[in-house]
Amino acid sequence: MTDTTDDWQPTACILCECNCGIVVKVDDRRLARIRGDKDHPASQGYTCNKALRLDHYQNQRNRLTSPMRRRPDGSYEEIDWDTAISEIAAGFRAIADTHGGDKILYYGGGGQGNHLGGAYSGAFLKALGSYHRSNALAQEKTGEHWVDAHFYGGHTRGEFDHAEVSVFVGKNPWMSQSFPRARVVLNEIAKDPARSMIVIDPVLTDTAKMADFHLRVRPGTDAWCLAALAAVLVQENRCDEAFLAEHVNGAEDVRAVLAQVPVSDYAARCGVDEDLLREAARRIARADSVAVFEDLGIQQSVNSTLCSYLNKMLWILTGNFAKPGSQHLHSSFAPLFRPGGVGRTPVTGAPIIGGLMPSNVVPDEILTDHPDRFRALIVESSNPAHSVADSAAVHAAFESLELLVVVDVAMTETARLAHYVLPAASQFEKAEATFFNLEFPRNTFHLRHRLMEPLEGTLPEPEIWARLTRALGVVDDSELAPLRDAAEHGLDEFAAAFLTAVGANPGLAKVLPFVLYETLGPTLPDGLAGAAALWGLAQKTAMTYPEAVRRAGHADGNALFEAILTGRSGITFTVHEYEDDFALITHDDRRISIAIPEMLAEVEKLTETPAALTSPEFPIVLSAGERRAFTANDILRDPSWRTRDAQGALRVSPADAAALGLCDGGRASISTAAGTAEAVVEISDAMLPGHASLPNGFGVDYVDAEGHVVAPGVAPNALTSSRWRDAYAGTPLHKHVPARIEAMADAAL
Ligand SMILES: Nc1nc2c(c(=O)[nH]1)N[C@H]1C(S)=C(S)[C@@H](COP(=O)(O)OP(=O)(O)OC[C@H]3O[C@@H](n4cnc5c(=O)[nH]c(N)nc54)[C@H](O)[C@@H]3O)O[C@H]1N2
Ligand SMILES: Nc1nc2c(c(=O)[nH]1)N[C@H]1C(S)=C(S)[C@@H](COP(=O)(O)OP(=O)(O)OC[C@H]3O[C@@H](n4cnc5c(=O)[nH]c(N)nc54)[C@H](O)[C@@H]3O)O[C@H]1N2
Ligand code: SF4
Ligand SMILES: [Mo]
Repeated sequence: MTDTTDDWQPTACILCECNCGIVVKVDDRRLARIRGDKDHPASQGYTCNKALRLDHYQNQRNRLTSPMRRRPDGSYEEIDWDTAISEIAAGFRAIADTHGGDKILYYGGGGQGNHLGGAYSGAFLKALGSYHRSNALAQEKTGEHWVDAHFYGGHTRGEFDHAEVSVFVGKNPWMSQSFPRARVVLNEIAKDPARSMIVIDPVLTDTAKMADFHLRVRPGTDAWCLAALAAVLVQENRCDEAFLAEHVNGAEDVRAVLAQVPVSDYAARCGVDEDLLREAARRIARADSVAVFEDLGIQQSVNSTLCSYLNKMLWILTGNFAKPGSQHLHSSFAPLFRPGGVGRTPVTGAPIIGGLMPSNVVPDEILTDHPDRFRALIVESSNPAHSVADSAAVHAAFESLELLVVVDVAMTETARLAHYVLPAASQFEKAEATFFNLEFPRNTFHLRHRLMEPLEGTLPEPEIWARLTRALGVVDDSELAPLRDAAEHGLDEFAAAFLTAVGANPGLAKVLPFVLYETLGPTLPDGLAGAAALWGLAQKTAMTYPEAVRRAGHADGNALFEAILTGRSGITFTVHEYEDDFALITHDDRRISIAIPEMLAEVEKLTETPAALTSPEFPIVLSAGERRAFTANDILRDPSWRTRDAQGALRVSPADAAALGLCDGGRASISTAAGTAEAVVEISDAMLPGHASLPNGFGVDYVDAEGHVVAPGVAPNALTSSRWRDAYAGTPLHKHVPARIEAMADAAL
């Protein structure tokens, strides 16, 4: 490994959760050539258009190269690492001593490509007594997780590459991907007359264009559409009775409620032709296999948790579980959520689901005189000042903190509010991996090796967290010495010494990732010290799924860990049999439990629930944050990565454009209860009248080659309000923001 090499080196794309394997030629620290890695077990050579643009991440002008400390006047000064570490550790220690460690909040922990840092932060936080967390999952997946926890206690994924019928609910995989080789799989489905695709989306997306059934719901009316679809299954006796009897609890309660659903009325409410809706339900019922993907179109819209509940009825009532091409529980290498029931946040009493408080309540948990408010915050690999609803509220709250530390590769909107900014090595300069391992029957894990040394001045997060933990002085070096010795003698000896040491010393057990980094880490080759924590996870995985890990070719946890270290293109860590799905249900009886009283009450109430949140003042539904060909969350700040849609156009229907006097390429102002913005207009047949959309990932600032600060497009959360959120999960309604759109006097750009 050098900074320039003729070899194709394996790594992965970091722009979405798929983390497609790629091979890269590095030239003078540039990712000079990039192509798909055929040896990657999940992506098999596939990439989308975005992977080729990765050098805009690696070599961007906003990269941080030194720890920075804010001066009283708001400007920053560079400081050395030792000063930064000791001041930050002392600062958090002081807050923990004065107010309690629980007043320290942690936000982030990993983006689309990097979860190793988050694995180590836990040791530092635990040592301080801090346990409250939030991250982007709490603005999308916590409602689904709450439903999943009731149903079967795990996360499910559809096996789209083999499904006879694929259903996408508020999901546009042609653009947003999210499962392996998405476009290849979508093309295969579309060209096979024996297979069908059902898309529920108000927009005629690229995915919807390929669909056999496009249920073009009015924005925000999915609950009626999904209730009607499930009701057709019940009312036309199309459920899988044998499956329900053998594997499902609560089916009678659910059926009793769905039997009462007025299908034609609900079809009319959601704006979908009743015959089309009934045919779609019948197609699902007839199929040998059905797989379903729900995503932001419902998770970030009205009745979010209820929609998560209802769409799962489509595959559960029809018995599409534990067979090829259906929906599956899957193994996981490290859980993305903490186990446990719903807690409450200290200030606003919002639900804490899977260990995460809603992103939307974070400002209110800080900016208050409540005695239990958060006083300090660590943000790692996330940009909440831009990605969380109501940026103005987030700014005000973060500015009021006694201590804010941001760990990032770039100077971000959030970093600019911090007391200290710590520069991380990029994801191509360190060992990295994600825990987005969500497939069944074969599940994969990819430890990426670094392609080059860290940029001068930066450190990989595992090292940052180790230094911070060391500075707290919670573990004495002598406690680690026996483990260091054992590690020198191989993994078997290390395993034995580890069990003894941790069993005897609760202080070590509290900071396990730190212990692994400090003892096993130094023995790992090729800059892989940061992979040390994976040893513990490999042991746990091998214990949790012994058969499936063995089927994947790994005799035990140590063998699995070795395979991870050497498998440069990623490895398969579990191979399941379809029957295993039942064993993965965490309820004692291994049955799916579908009667959630609150949800059934919501279904009964739907006859009265209003569908629209719009008003005469804000008559248009704005979806703020659509995934497009050239969006990648906030990961790519350099706008020149985009070869199209450089301004992130506001898409509106021809009817709205005519009514509002908008012209294609002209400018419009957008107002919501939270703020205003200006955008370039694109008139598009894909949009329904009354619905407009803005892309995600725009409006991040960047210093261009001339030294000017540019920030093209609209920052979507300038327009969203933190109060618009789901009643159960507190997830935001980013896809359903009531807005007013007006043509601007100077229509030409
Ligand atoms: N290109 C690209 N891909 C990405 C990302 C990216 O930034 N860019 N980000 C990644 C991340 S973090 C995520 S979470 C995923 C998200 O992936 P998706 O959820 O697929 O992305 P979105 O485009 O935000 O929303 C999906 C769809 O919801 C539709 N929608 C809007 N309102 C409604 C409604 O009321 N009902 C229904 N049924 N649908 C509605 C939109 O028209 C859109 O087609 O994408 C990942 N992939
Ligand atoms: N209005 C609106 N808001 C949304 C959405 C929407 O659709 N509409 N979507 C939401 C969703 S689904 C998501 S997932 C979130 C995403 O929002 P965030 O949680 O903010 O995550 P990212 O945009 O992925 O930002 C990742 C940050 O990590 C930094 N980074 C990259 N590599 C590294 C590294 O190796 N180490 C460190 N320490 N940092 C690194 C990047 O510079 C960037 O600042 O946005 C949410 N916000
Ligand atoms: S953006 Fe996602 S789908 Fe596209 S190459 Fe990267 S990881 Fe793969
Ligand atoms: Mo996301």
